[in-house]
Amino acid sequence: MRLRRAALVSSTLATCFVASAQAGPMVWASMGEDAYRLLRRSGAELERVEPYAVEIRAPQADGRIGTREETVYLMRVDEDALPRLSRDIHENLKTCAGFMVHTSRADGRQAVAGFREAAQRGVKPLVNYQIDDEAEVNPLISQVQESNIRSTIVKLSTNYKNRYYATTGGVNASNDLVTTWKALAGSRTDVTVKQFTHSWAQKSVILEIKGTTNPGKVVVIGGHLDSILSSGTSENSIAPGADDDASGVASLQEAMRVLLQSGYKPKRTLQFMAYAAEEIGLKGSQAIATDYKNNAKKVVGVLQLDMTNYQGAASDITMITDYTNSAQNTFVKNLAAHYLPELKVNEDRCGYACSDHASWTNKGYVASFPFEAPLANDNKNIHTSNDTISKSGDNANHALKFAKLALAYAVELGSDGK
Ligand code: IPO
Ligand code: ZN
Repeated sequence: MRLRRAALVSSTLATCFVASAQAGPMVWASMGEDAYRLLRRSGAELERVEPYAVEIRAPQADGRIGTREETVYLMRVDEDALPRLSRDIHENLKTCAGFMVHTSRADGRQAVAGFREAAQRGVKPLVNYQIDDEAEVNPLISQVQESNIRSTIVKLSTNYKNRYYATTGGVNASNDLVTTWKALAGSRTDVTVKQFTHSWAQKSVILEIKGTTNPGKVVVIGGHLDSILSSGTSENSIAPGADDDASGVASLQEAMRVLLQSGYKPKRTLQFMAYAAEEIGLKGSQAIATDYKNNAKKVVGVLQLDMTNYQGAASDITMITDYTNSAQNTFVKNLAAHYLPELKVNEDRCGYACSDHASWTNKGYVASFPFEAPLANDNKNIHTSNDTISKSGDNANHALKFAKLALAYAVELGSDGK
């Protein structure tokens, strides 16, 4: 593995070190420089810190793709310090970066190397991004309904105290979602609904519509099922996660419902995913992306929906430009301009490992992340007991735009192939 070490951040921060009252297990984690500084300041227990230089390819101020270097830190850290870290990141930083949790140092080093390789590989499109399925997309888009999305958000955020990866609520939310998705699949024999079992209690859920002529090529649309409180989550915690990320799951479920009920048959295989355990280091999506890579699955595109129902600014859709694929990002922007011309689309960065798209990017797949707001105007209630649909005016008008975009994405990519 050709990893280049970077310089460690100044050790003067270590003067902020205070003995931590937390005493969780030590886990391997990777994060960007800003997150690492905050973690150091928090006094969390850290061991074996390794800094690495990682290139990021993203549009620069002039709009052209350029490469910039970021430092990524791999370390052992007290697991209990991580939820607080997400809160500190959210409150203190101009990015909303996250972290990845790894099963071993080797696994962590491989993840860091994965981002380097993805950046070096460049931006050659693997597929045809021509927009040429209006005859199918337009009638389907008109069937997407706000009331369905709203009702799914309400159910996910109120039927359980929380959807944390390790609680009864988190497990039940996954099992109930299987029941819901099987009902949507009806008697179609080209549709399967499965749970992806992990090394923790909550399972990811995957609904597949098998491609008719090009089933080996897969298009993935995903969001995360779990919720969390940054103050710490246990069995009885109230963590509704209405925006983060019931809204994303509800948006993709509505796109899925329209496709299934209309009888649409894709040429490529479509997979809809509700990931377990995003909030604790992208663990569910990492497990799935790793499994797909190890089995040489040909995923031609991934769309991530994490937070779709809070309109924090005039813009409707904010395309995240870092740790995503710029050719596919352009395609997604073109889809919005073509099918949803009334929407305002802008761009922002979100930093290292801010959502599940990063797990796919890390394994060399093409991923995009259309987000609900510019990062300065996003929903400040996430990861608290106040992340309810009331903070979005008790409607799903904003998430509706993302469900339509996801539908256009599914059909334009799903309808290609011999
Ligand atoms: C998140 C993602 C991108 C941006 I810009 C702002 C906020 C949310 C993400 N960090 C999270 O908590 N996902 O569960
Ligand atoms: Zn979150």
